[in-house]
Amino acid sequence: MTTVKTSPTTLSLHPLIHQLAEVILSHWQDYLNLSPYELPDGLGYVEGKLEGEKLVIENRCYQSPQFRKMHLELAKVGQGLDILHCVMFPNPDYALPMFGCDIVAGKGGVSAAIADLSPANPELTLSDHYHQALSQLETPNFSDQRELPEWGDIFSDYCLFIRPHSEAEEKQFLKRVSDFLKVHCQQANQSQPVSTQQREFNLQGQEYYCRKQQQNDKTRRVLEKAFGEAWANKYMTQVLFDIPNH
Ligand code: BLA
Repeated sequence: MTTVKTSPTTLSLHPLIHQLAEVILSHWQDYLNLSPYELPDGLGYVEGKLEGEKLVIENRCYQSPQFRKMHLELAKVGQGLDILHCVMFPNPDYALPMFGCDIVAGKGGVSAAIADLSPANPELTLSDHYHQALSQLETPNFSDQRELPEWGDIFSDYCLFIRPHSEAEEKQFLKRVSDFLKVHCQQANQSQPVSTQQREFNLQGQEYYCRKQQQNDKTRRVLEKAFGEAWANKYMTQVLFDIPNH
């Protein structure tokens, strides 16, 4: 069994990012049977220059029987921009949603904190099991809910997209994501492999999710400025949101 070092990074990042990275890694470690996952072409650790500022990306990647790829990325752009990105891609043999999370913190604090359990099937629906479990969680109120972009039809009704305005709201966000992760790991551990037809639907759902995420111009722009267009495209389609082979 792979043991996860839960102290996630040597980078100095916004405290909410550090805390969430620890929460994510400890859930993976506590609930799932992890083994390593190698990212393509030595893309575990990357450095580039964004308008003269250094961009450092640290990746951690695992897999488990229920998840074909669990990816946590921490990135720092100069002294001004810290990013956490995380996606758990289900093994298509299981009818599970995609856990996804993004935190973007600038000089003025966290501008975007996003977390969801997004459907990965052609109907874009969560199962009754998930609805039941998620509807029983505490639902905090956030003062600044942000509007999802046009490509955001992939997200569920439970999607959180906020700008936190206090440490209390940051804590509430952390708790909510931690609740999502616990539900997700528990559901994954209880789920059974599906038929080959259902597997095909799961793959289609995952492909749709990735194609939509690849349209996020805000992510693409940061990567393009530091590494150029071709590299950014390769990174978005092969590392961040790779489409699984059928
Ligand atoms: C927004 N993502 C952003 C923003 C930046 C990045 C700079 C704008 C922040 C803001 O509007 O305040 C940048 N995110 C990155 C970079 C990486 C990254 C460089 O992950 C990686 C190297 N994005 C995801 C995942 C989700 C996601 C998994 O990677 C959701 C589950 C969502 N990010 C997401 C959304 C926005 C965003 C919905 C807002 C986009 C918009 O308003 O147009």
